[in-house]
This record gives sequence, structure tokens and C-alpha cells, in this order.
Amino acid sequence: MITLHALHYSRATRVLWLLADLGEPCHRVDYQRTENFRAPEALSRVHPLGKSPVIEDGNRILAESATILRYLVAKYGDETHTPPRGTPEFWQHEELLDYVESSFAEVALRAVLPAFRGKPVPAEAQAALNSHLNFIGRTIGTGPMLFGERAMLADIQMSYVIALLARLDLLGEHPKVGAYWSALQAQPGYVAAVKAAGPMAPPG
Ligand SMILES: N[C@@H](CCC(=O)N[C@@H](CS)C(=O)NCC(=O)O)C(=O)O
Repeated sequence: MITLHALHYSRATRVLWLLADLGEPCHRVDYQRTENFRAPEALSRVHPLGKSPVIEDGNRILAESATILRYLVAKYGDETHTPPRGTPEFWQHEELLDYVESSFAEVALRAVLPAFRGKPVPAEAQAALNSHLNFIGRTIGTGPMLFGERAMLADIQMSYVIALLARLDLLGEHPKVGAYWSALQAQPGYVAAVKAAGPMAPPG
């Protein structure tokens, strides 16, 4: 069984969601946020980056949620969370799975961080965020998930960033992304993960 190092209010929920979908248990080690909302020192003893999620599988230790999701799909032989190889959707999905942490998260955080402190979102940050949310809105297509009815890894990956934006009312001008967030929250794996470990976004 894998061990999941799960920081409270974090991207670790993505891993719990996928494991719930796969029906695979894990040994979860929970970490509370510090007063400054950082990871505690204990996480740096698990992985040098000191972030969550991190998984341990025997001697293997892996950080980076997209890599962990890909690893679990490969480990458990799952073919239901990625479009079939050889289809155009396969590479579009790979792009979106990497896009979330490589491009979208940084842009979203430029709006999320001031909003969390009760400060106005700088116009430049808002404009960048709008451009990404327009892109995501177009990508959702007919929905409800990015590739139709079923949640793929890219949907699971999106959920954390979208949850933060929704929590701070930053989806207001993007009703399609708002509807996507409602659909994400109705996914059984999401429901199970949040029930087990609490919400992704912190309360006010
Ligand atoms: N790109 C990484 C980001 C990991 C990350 O930043 N995790 C946050 C929690 S959501 C964290 O550990 N923050 C605590 C800190 O930076 O002190 C991933 O996708 O796993």
C-alpha cells in the first residue's frame, strides 16, 4: 500500500480523489499547516522540497501531483482516467495535465494571494487570470468534464486551483468554469476525498 503525505488544505486531495476512483487504499499521514499557512518542517524530512503531496511506494518517493497521478494510473493499470493512446484527445489531455501546474497555478495564485489577504486583485493579475479562464472555458467544450462525462487526470489536477478561485469568488465572470466547478464537486472521487481529508480550499 502506498503512503500519502497529505498537508491540510492542499493538492494532496487530488491523490485521494484518484485513489478513491481506483478503489485503492493508502496509508495517509496528515500534516497541519503552520500559522503562516506553510508546510511544517516535518514534510522537509520526507522530501527535500518540503511540499505536499508526496507519496512513498516501497523505496520510491515521488513529489509533484501530476507525476503522482500518472504513476498511480500506471501502477494500478488504470485506463479510465486518460483518453486512449493514438487519439487526438490523448495528447490534448497530456497538455492540460501539465498545463495546470506549469502555467495556470502561477497565474491563479497571483490573484488568489492578495484576495486571501482581503486586498484587491491587481489589474494585471486579473487580466492574466481572465485569459486563462477563457482558455479553460473554451476547453471544457460541452462538458461537464474536460473530455465528456468522466473525470480524467486533468480534471482532478484542475480541481485544486479552481477550488481556490471559487472560494475567493474569482470565477464570477466565467460561468462556464463556475458550472465546471459544480460538476467537479459532484464527482464521486472528489466527494470521497473531501469527506476523508476535508476541503481543498481553507475557510475564510
Ligand atoms: N507543483 C507541486 C506543488 C506542491 C505545493 O506547492 N504544495 C503546497 C500545498 S497545495 C504546499 O506544500 N505548500 C506548503 C508550503 O509551500 O509551505 C504539485 O503539484 O504537487
